[in-house]
Amino acid sequence: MERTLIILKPDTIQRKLIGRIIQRFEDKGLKIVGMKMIWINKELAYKHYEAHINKPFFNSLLEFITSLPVVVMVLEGPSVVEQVRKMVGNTDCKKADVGTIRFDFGLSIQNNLIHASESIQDAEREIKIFFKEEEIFSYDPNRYLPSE
Ligand code: FUP
Repeated sequence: MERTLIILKPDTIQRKLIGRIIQRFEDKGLKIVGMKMIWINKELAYKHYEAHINKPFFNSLLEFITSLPVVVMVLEGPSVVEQVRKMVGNTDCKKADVGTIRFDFGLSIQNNLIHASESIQDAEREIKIFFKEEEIFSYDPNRYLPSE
């Protein structure tokens, strides 16, 4: 089953949008198989954004992503990488399609609320950066629950 890495970035935490964004993934039917709050340090930020280290916006991005805690999640589902990228929208919130997370909640390029892996290969690399294998759960959400 395919997996993707989500980061609810510092602006999501600041604007108290964690619940509303997670709700969209649950409503879509995607399965949350890992989730935690962490504070990204410089070392983690360099690893995650290694493709951007030489870009002009990198210093600002580094300051932003390390400024407050974030929520990292692993979502699982068929074609989840592509499906979630569609739900997230264009990097620049002003160019994102109506109905995407970035359009509906954001106005900026840097402060675009959420990261979602771009490809299956990126997802595999990024999940390893943020999660140990034992922090990702295999479970059946429909299992019988014992009652009182
Ligand atoms: P995305 O895949 O849409 O998250 O975007 P990128 O991987 O291209 O960029 C990663 C992050 O760098 C973006 F989420 C925000 C930041 N960025 C800027 O601040 N300015 C830019 O011009 C491009 C990206």
